[in-house]
Amino acid sequence: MAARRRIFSGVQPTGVPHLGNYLGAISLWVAMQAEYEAVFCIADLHALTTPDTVNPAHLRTAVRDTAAILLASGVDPAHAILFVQSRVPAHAELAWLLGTVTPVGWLERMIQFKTRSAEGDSVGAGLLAYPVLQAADILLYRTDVVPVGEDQRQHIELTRDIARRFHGLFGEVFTLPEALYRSGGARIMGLDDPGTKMSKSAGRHRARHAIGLVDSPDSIRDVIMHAVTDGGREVRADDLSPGVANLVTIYQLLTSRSRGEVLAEFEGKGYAMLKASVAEAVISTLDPIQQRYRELSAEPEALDAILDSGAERARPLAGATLERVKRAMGLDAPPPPPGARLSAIA
Ligand code: AQP
Repeated sequence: MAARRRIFSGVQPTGVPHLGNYLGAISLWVAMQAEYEAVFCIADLHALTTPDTVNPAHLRTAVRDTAAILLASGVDPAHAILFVQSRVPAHAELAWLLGTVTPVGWLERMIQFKTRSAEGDSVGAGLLAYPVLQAADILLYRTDVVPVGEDQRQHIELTRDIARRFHGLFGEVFTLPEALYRSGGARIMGLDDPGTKMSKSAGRHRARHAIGLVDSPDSIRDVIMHAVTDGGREVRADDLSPGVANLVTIYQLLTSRSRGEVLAEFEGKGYAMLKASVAEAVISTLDPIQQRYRELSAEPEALDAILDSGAERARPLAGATLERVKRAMGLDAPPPPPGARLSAIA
């Protein structure tokens, strides 16, 4: 029987995951985990590049909360390896090795670096090197497919470029990964500004930007009923503004219907009706996830045990690739010279 292809993906513990994370990535992971060999990572080393989360107590809590949300959303440790990035040291080690073959110009061109460095007054080297660590995450597991939101397109391309460059210098070691996006909904936009993607970091500073997966029904209704649309009043299928299109996308994904069906349902109806339907679809999707999240959160030891076992399973996979990389680069111990006797060395 042919070996199953492997998927790898991650989420940063930078706050409570939001509807964009769920629709763009997490729900895709859950749908794929039975068919593929699945490896999912809580990327705490990446989170350290987000200044607001450089608080040890917050980070520890966020790691557990993120684990609980992923499990509550359907990530199943019986199918998937779920682990915390810093618990598998090969990630940091491979990132260093790949950094030595990655031109700085490639990193300076990354949109995420340009945006985030323009926002902060002090930029850590980690923010620049972030995509190299992400490349290490993916390449360590000889990943075939990376299910991600569309915001990660440039990062996956860079991962492939770094792998190709490494191969040119040292020979073939890695599998070249393909990105996989959720069709029609790989980028959910902010509800306060449909021009920017929904993100955890923006959600910390902007009211009514995102819907957190554990937000209360009242809060969800409030955010969606205030979602920015446009000057019109009714849905016109042939002229959707970005804000209305975003609501249609959310509804379509949550109800597993085609865009055409959703547009036919709301054509000529007021925005308030569309918003009310979206709010109820979000609430009913999140209700079982929230119940399970509360149960899981009440048992931190059980969560820790799942993460411990995930790291145990991830380490040998990552270690095998790291060994191949080190051998290719000449970092393995040299073989003893022919005829050398141990007693002569001692
Ligand atoms: N708006 C989105 N729509 C669809 N998919 C999304 N993802 C993120 N935002 C959207 C996907 O979710 C996975 C985890 O990404 P992340 O942890 O980097 O999420 P974030 O919300 O982008 O996190 P931050 O902390 O706010 O980071 P920055 O500030 O860097 O954006 C990924 O697969 C991602 O594509």
